[in-house]
Amino acid sequence: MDEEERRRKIRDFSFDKCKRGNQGFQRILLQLFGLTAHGKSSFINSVICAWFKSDYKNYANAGDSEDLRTMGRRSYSLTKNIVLVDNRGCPTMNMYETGEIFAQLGNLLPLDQGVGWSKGFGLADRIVEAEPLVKASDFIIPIFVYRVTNNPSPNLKGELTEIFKTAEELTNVVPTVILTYKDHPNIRGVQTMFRDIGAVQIFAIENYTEKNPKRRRETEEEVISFLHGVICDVEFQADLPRDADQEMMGRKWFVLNYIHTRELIIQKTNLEKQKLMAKQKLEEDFRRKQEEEERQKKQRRQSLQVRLEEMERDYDRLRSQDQRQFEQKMRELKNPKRSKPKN
Ligand SMILES: Nc1nc2c(ncn2[C@@H]2O[C@H](COP(=O)(O)OP(=O)(O)OP(=O)(O)O)[C@@H](O)[C@H]2O)c(=O)[nH]1
Ligand SMILES: [Mg+2]
Repeated sequence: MDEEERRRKIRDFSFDKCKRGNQGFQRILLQLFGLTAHGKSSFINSVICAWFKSDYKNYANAGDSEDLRTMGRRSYSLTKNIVLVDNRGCPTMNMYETGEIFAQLGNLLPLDQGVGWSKGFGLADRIVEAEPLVKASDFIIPIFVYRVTNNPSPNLKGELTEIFKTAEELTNVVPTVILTYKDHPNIRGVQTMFRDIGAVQIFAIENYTEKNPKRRRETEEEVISFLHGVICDVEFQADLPRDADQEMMGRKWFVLNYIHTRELIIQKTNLEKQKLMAKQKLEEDFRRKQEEEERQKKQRRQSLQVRLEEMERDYDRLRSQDQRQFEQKMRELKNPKRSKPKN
C-alpha cells in the first residue's frame, strides 16, 4: 500500500463502517503516556506537521523549561474520528503516579483540564467528579512514548513490564511504543527491551523540534506508518463484539480497585515501617540501658580497685612501722645500757 492509500485509509476511518457497526464508539483516542520530558508533546507536533504536511509549529508546547511541562490532558484533533491526547508525564513510576497514569489512560479524567497528583483517595474522588465529562464513546489506544537517550536498566524493565501489563488489562490493547531520539546509539538495546516486555508495534522517530524543525521524509513516513498501524489495530479490535458503555464501567471499576489496593499496600507498608521503627527504638533503648549498666559496673570496679590499693598501702605502712618498733625493742633488750636514757 503506497502512502496516499494509507493516508486515505486513515482519513476515511469511521466506526460506522466497521463490520459490526460502531458498537457505541465514535472516535479513536490516541492516548500518549510516559515519563516527563520523553517527547510526548514533540511527538504530537511531529504527527500534526506530518499529517497536514505543514511546516513545524510548536502546537503542543513541547520544550525543556518548567512552564512547558504538560500539566493536564490536552486533545488535538487529527481527523473527524482521530484525536491525539497529550497526557501529563510522570517524573517516576511510583504507586501514586501509576494510579494517575491509569486514570488518564482509562479516559476517566476530563480532557483539556489540568491533572493533579493526589494522595490517598483523592484520585477516586476526582474520577467520580469527572463522570459527566468523560465519554464512553472514545476508543482508547495507549501509546507509550520513550526517549532512547534514557538507558534501559533491569529495574526500569521490571516497572515497564508491570505498567504494560496493567495498561493492557485496562484498555484491552497492548500499548504501541514510540521511541523518540531514534538516532541515539541506545536504540537497539531499547527496542530489545520493549520487545521483551511484549510490545508488538514499535516505531522509532526523530521528532521535529525547535532546534530541528526542517521537514524530513523519514519522519513523515514513520508517522504515517504509525497512524496506519493504529487504524489496522482498531479495525481488528472493532470487528470483535464490544460494548462501549460496559468497557467504560470496566475501566472505572479497574482503576478504583487499583487505587483501593494501592491504598491498602501503602497503609500496610507504613504500618510495617512504624513497627520496624518501634522495634528499632526498643532495641536502641535496651542497648543504651546495657551500656549504662556496663559503665556503672566499670566505675564500681575502678573505685574498688582504688580502695584496695589504698588499703594495701596502709597495710604496708603499718607493717613497716611495726617492724621498726620491734627492731627498736630488740636493740634495747640486747643493749639496755646504751639504749637507756641518761639522767
Ligand atoms: N533531538 C531530539 N529532541 C527531542 C526529541 N523529542 C523531544 N525532544 C526534545 O526533548 C525535550 C522534551 O520534549 P517534550 O516533547 O516537551 O517532552 P514531554 O514528554 O511532552 O514532557 P512533559 O510534558 O514534561 O511530560 C524538548 O526539548 C524537545 O525538543 C527527539 O526525537 N529528538
Ligand atoms: Mg509535554
